[in-house]
Amino acid sequence: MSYKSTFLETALESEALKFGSFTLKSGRQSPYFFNLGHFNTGKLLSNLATSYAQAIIASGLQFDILFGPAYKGIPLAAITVAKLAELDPENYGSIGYAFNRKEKKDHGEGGSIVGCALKDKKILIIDDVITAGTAINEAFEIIGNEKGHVVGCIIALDRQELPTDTATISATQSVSERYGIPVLSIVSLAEVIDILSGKISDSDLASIQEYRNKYGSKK
Ligand code: OMP
Repeated sequence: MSYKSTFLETALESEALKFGSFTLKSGRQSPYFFNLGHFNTGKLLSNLATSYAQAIIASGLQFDILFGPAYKGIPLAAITVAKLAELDPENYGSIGYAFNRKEKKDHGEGGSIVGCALKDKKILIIDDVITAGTAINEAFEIIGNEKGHVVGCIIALDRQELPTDTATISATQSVSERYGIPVLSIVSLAEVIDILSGKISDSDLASIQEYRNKYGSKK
């Protein structure tokens, strides 16, 4: 089974992927929601790390540091950098990891970055979900302030949504074009629909399709 199918099966079993009616950060009412917080045991986290690591390895992207924006990106960066080193020590054993504090520390070593220094390094951002792109844009700002160079982003789910009613490309495509970098994902909404057809109810599938027709990128 591909890592995409394994990931989605685990997401259904752990109820990280749910169907119903959910209010998003953007204010949109979505018939599905993906909560990575439900990957909450050692086994689930190890599976999740494998999915992220396989998506990164498949991309062939070269980078020095995996950066997880606080809070949700922090464990993601830690488990994935460790899994990369385990799966392919030769190519990924020396990749660093870092995350930001939400509040700046003014004692000890001070500063807002924990882990590797970002200056002049090639950074891959790891996060959970992109809807309108607000969260990921903040990560670019933090890394820019530290003079790091973002060379890509990896997320678990690309919801492939238009960030505004007048936009013509998805939030992910817009991040990718604006910064000239790839935005990788374990799965996109199109893949969720494809892989889960026949595995979830017809009505849940129809609601997702309807939502996608309304807010989804047409490209
Ligand atoms: P944007 O900042 O609009 O891209 O939304 C992404 C953030 O929304 C994620 O980092 C989550 O905090 C949250 N979110 C999910 O976790 N899962 C979803 O399925 C949808 C959202 C969301 O609110 O859009």
